[in-house]
Amino acid sequence: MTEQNENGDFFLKYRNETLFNDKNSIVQCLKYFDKDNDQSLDLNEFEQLLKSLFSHNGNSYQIEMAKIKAMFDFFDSNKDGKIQLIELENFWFKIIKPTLFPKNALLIVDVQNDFITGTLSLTNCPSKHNGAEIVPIINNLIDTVPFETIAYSIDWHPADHSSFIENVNNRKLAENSPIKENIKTFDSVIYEAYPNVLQILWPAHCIQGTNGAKLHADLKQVDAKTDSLGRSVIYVYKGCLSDIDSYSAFFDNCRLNETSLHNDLKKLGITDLYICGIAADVCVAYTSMDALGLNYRVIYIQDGVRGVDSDNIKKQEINLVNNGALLIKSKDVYDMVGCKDRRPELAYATFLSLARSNKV
Ligand SMILES: [Ca+2]
Ligand SMILES: [Ca+2]
Ligand SMILES: [Zn+2]
Repeated sequence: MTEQNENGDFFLKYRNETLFNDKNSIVQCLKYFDKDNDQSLDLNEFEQLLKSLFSHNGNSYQIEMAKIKAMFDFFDSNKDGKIQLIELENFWFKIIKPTLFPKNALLIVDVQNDFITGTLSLTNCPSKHNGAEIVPIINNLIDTVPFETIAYSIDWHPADHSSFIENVNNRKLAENSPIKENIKTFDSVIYEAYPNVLQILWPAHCIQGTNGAKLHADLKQVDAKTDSLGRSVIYVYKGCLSDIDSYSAFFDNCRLNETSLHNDLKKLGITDLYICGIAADVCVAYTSMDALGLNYRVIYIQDGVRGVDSDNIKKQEINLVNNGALLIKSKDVYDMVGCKDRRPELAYATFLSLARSNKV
């Protein structure tokens, strides 16, 4: 996957914000990679720059030529087949900057008793997963990785919530509901109040104030006041409205109401979200998709999630990758947060979102 890069880790010294923001640094960068001294980077020289930028301890990641070319063409504003200083400056601040200066948060989705040992335990779902297995993995990340922020999401339902099978007779079903009689757990219905959204019916779970809604007792809860790494802590409550469910930690399932999460992360300047928790194919997947839509760089920790249905977990993971998320293992997190390991996929996702909004 990686090869020794002939330029070593050229960009490491630019992880100093003052030096990075000095315009002379861009001049130096151009000079360094401009091997034929024509004051611009051709495609080959640009490729060498990318190989130095996207590397792990000086070993370059392979990047497909089509992707290199796509970025090259995008930043070559005057379309002369070369990247001049002014074009490199644009690349410097749009792509290199977030690569060298990510602000990282660990987002722990719904690691709550009811999903582990309670009424909606994954052990009773098709996957038969044991959610408790991820607790030591997450704790190890909390203990060892210098994230800027630790965020916990909490499914937090009123007792009359519309997602509970126990409450199915309390609301009017819509004309277009796929099932209207003999409704069972895990069936999907449509309620009249929200005619555009399928509601899966779960066993009652995570009712506000109950033991089942508490975070798993062994999960570390960082206290921002005493944390030796000085991290900030966010709690976000979701699914709090009776009539509409919320799988994502950002929005309800109709995207009518936004939680506090995006605002809190924005205030802290967070760019990168390392996402783990329960359930991989439901709340983790929905949260990750919304995070991508909000232009976060999304890193999904595969061994830090457990889910409802193994096939659906795989399907959701493919969907996330296709939308720009990076799937990694928890052992990779430390070097990535420390910026020793810089992945091209994350920058490419940023590039695609720039290209979509055509912000050159
Ligand atoms: Ca050149
Ligand atoms: Ca040009
Ligand atoms: Zn729920």
